[in-house]
Amino acid sequence: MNSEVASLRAALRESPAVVALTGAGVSAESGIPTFRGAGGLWRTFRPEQLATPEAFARDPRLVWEWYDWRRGIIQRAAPNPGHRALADIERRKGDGFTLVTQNVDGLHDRAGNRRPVKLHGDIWQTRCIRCGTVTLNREVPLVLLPPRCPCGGLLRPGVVWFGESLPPLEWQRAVEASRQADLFMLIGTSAVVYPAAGLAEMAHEAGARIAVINPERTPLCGLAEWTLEGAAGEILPNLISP
Ligand code: BV8
Ligand code: ZN
Repeated sequence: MNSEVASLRAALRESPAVVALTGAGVSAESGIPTFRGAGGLWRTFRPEQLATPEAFARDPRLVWEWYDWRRGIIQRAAPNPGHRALADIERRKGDGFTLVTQNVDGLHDRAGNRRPVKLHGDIWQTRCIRCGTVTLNREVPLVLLPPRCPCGGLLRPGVVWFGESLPPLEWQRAVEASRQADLFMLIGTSAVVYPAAGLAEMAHEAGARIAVINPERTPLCGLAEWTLEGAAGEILPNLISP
């Protein structure tokens, strides 16, 4: 693996335009369970059950119990060496680096990344389903489940559920960066959720070199020039040239 790490480290240093797409795996070493891997969140719940507008309409309290539980875990979590390495890469490459994340935990912000592209929203935001007001809410645990807006409307988590479209401006930023990328790294994602995973295919079609960092194989490994099998928190710090 060392020569592969050295080769990817050189490509990362030399590529003018780099995109990293992260998933739940980069937060695993911070103690936040992933969705689909071993011990994943979905073990006890299925996506269709909870991360959908229908589930929320049917049982807003159950959906909020799940998000309240996750918010508690996230609040106690800290960025790990993988998050910090991605912030370091951004400091070194500036506009030549775009961090795109599927994660809603905010750990990239806390590690120092300045403008992560958040494709699936932010678990610390709420949105009123009646008046649309978006509020930052860091209450852990939530006193009232489900929480209510001053207008009396139900608040929902400020995240993107299955069947919902992604925030247009964030999606546009991600597409533009992916189409111009010389190097596209898939880090800690099972690459099964679209349209996020499609960014790697878009980048590849536009000529980008692909790297995958994941202890497990993913459906997009076939596109990869580098497949580093291991934990992001261990591999990413080695990609930074001294
Ligand atoms: C859309 C909410 C259309 C926030 C999430 C049937 C019905 C409805 C929709 C669909 C359907 N079939 C397909 C679809 C499309 C659907 C989809 O892709 N479904 C999949 C499951 C087949 N997509 C959508 O619905 C999207 N919207 O298509 O809209 C549309 C278009 C136009 C107009 C209107 C509508 C919306 C997708 C967003 C869904 N929301 N979450 C939240 O609660 O968090 S998705 C959920 O999965 C999370 O956001 C998560 O980020 C995302 C992806 O998962 P990963 O991040 O990859 O995490 P996972 O656990 O899967 O994998 C972790 C990986 O890490 C593993 O590979 C593991 O090996 C690795 N790992 C573990 N430890 C480490 C590690 N790696 C590195 N280091 C370690 N230490
Ligand atoms: Zn309201």
